[in-house]
Amino acid sequence: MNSARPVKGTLTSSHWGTYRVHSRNGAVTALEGFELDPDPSPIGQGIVDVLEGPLRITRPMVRKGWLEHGPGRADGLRGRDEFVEVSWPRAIELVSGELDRVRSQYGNEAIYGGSYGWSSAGRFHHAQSQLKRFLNTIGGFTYSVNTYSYAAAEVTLPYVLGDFYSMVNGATSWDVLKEHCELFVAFGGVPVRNGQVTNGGVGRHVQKQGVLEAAGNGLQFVNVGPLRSDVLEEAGAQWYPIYPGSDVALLLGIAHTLHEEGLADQAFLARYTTGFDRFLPYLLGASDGEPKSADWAAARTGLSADSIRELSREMARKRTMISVSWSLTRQDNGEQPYWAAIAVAAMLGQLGTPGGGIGFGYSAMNAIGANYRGIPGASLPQGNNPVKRFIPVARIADMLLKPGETFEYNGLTETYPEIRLVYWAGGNPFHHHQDLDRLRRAWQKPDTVIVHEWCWNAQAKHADIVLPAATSLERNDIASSSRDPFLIFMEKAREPVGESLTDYEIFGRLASALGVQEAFTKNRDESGWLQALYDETREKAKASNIDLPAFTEFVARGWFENSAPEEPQILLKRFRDDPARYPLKTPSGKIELYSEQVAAFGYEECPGFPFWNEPTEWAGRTAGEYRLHLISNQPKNKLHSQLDHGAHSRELKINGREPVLIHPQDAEERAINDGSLVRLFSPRGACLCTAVISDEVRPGVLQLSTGAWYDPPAEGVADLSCLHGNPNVLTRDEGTSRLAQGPSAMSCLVDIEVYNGPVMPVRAFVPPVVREEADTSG
Ligand SMILES: Nc1nc2c(c(=O)[nH]1)N[C@H]1C(S)=C(S)[C@@H](COP(=O)(O)OP(=O)(O)OC[C@H]3O[C@@H](n4cnc5c(=O)[nH]c(N)nc54)[C@H](O)[C@@H]3O)O[C@H]1N2
Ligand SMILES: Nc1nc2c(c(=O)[nH]1)N[C@H]1C(S)=C(S)[C@@H](COP(=O)(O)OP(=O)(O)OC[C@H]3O[C@@H](n4cnc5c(=O)[nH]c(N)nc54)[C@H](O)[C@@H]3O)O[C@H]1N2
Ligand SMILES: [Mo]
Repeated sequence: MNSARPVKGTLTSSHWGTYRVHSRNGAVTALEGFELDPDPSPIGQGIVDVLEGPLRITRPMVRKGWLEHGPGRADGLRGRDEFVEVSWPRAIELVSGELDRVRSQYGNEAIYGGSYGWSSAGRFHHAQSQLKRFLNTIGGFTYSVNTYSYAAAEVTLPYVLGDFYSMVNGATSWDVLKEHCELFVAFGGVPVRNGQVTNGGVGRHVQKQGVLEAAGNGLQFVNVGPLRSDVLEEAGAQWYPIYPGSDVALLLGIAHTLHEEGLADQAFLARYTTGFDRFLPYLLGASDGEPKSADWAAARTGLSADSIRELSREMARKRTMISVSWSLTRQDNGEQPYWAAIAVAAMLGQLGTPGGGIGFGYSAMNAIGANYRGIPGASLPQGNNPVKRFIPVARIADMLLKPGETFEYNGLTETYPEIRLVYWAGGNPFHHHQDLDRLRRAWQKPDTVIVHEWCWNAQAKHADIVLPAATSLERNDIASSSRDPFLIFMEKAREPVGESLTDYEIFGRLASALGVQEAFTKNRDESGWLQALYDETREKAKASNIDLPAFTEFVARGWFENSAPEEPQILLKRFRDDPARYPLKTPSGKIELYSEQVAAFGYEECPGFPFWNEPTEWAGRTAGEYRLHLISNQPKNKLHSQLDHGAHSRELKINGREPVLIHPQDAEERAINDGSLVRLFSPRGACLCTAVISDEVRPGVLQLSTGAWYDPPAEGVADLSCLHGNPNVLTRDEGTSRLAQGPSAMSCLVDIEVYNGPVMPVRAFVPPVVREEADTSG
């Protein structure tokens, strides 16, 4: 650490890192990486030029049609209409009145408050928690379960390994891998670009160093997946460019080879697992006549049978870590890849050894593969939700479109409620959801959509009432994450722009209007809450032998770092060392390669053991109009849709549109040149992009990052859904399976052509038409 350099600037934290904020005359001029961070992310810079400016929402806004006609179906106007600026008292009156109308006429179940999304870092001003606390004080809301990140694994892993989160966060750390691992087989790679981020905040970025040091020490990486760049070039990975969506076939092919060649560790299987005997007949084809051999796998993965056998033998010979990327869960039957990978890892018998076994999503975030002790931070208490209705998070469009219909989920049969009011703070469904044109249609159905946002993104444009939120640079907060050893005091760097207020102040005003002010605020202001949350954190920390300084001392210094663990982190070590004393939380206490519980649900696509279903859409079956598999992965220069309008994200656009990577062969076949304006299309929709010809993607695959702000053209343009390059106009809005009902964005067939239609400019970064209230009376 460079201790000679004087440290200037207030501290702030974000999901993409900790920074020193430099300001002049009350305006933020630059963010500089935290002095303790060896590899700060450039993403932070993206906020500097957009804190102020035309895309900042500075006053409460009401959609013109809603203001004139009151609540009701929007019939296509939500997302197209003009807005009217109103005063705060007027906005509070409208929102509180509408909440009251809906809850008294239809009950609180008619309010959807799932409000999925990453919000911003900071334990107190966490928009989603604020919203849930507020809605709970006024009687509750229909909620959502699981995430877009890895819903399929959240539901499946408890059956197989007894828990999900401890398995993900407990990944064997890079320091151990560097010393002990010989072969690192990465399904979906080790995307260091994603390691820029951890939910809740990052103190020190370690992923790049982790990968490079391990490679430097002789660790051989194998990158299994459609994108060569999913492993850092310097790591010299071997590339197995399989068809996306075929990992289960490859894993079964490996399992079959291990069994056939006597390479499976029978002693491990007997001592630590149950159900191998129920899986084996399927693997060998006794139950369905199809042995899942290397040849069988070759026909489905695009790899040669010999290379599959060779890889299997090498995995058995060497100390091998299998990493399965989170993206593998975001596909059709995304429940299966993790289960299949666990089965292979169990057959290799290395689970719980230093450097061997399995890890879930190395470098999906900075935390995965780091060795740290998180601080058990306090979070804003959300209260109790008396409403018991929920949806799996990615079933939102289904819910809006199909009230009263039933759906299956994890052994349950539930009913979609009829939603009258949608309330969102801290998430962007017009970023995260699949089949955005369908979402847009569904979005017209409720009577009212209320959104807190700070910038005019698609989410704000599709609301009836937009309340302008202050950003994390405009308030005080404490950042901490169970996935990071740092506690950061996020010091307010400037006053909120325009009339924007913190989410807390907004809900405080609404709570007053609805007569629940005291219950919501506990008569605390921001500093009262920060003090209380810190005190609680300090208490909890003490119980884990972490000695936090007093609040004033913490604020003055700005940060606290927990000491590094004394022990290296090795996933499942305790279980391996003493399975009787440390059983897994499964019914058998062992790894369940067959789950009676899952089998009992009777889902044929998910029979209770690792199972291959041919995906509905994948490059292995491309007959017809759509012959390319679209990978819509995470963007390297931002987090999801956040800061897409900032200079750092816009730098990577070409001619103002999102680049799509296409293999030279596929480009040639379609007369596409580097830099061509192209149209991507699927049965769901179509978008414009700029083509980049690259052999980083395997033939048959296109790569288009998520995050470009959804930009539907004006009405009447039939062959385009987005002018800017948002892949979610192309993706399928289908659950992974009845078990988890997770999103399945990665299973998506599309095609691409040179676009010769009329060139329409990108309007994603143009705010909607906004009028002053007086204008509308005439
Ligand atoms: N095709 C495809 N789609 C995907 C994925 C994929 O791989 N492929 N990945 C999925 C995954 S893993 C995820 S997690 C989701 C992410 O989806 P989201 O988490 O919904 O995406 P974000 O852009 O992070 O949305 C956060 C929103 O909160 C707003 N915000 C930030 N701070 C504040 C605040 O203090 N107050 C308020 N009121 N608002 C604030 C931001 O402006 C932004 O609009 O996307 C999913 N979608
Ligand atoms: N910079 C940045 N970092 C982020 C985020 C961000 O938006 N920006 N988002 C964060 C969030 S919310 C999450 S959940 C994580 C997500 O972390 P991941 O799920 O790991 O992220 P992705 O980039 O979607 O996918 C990683 C790679 O998986 C490969 N892949 C996709 N489908 C398949 C398949 O079927 N088989 C194989 N073998 N490979 C496949 C793709 O080539 C892709 O590049 O990232 C986090 N980190
Ligand atoms: Mo995610």
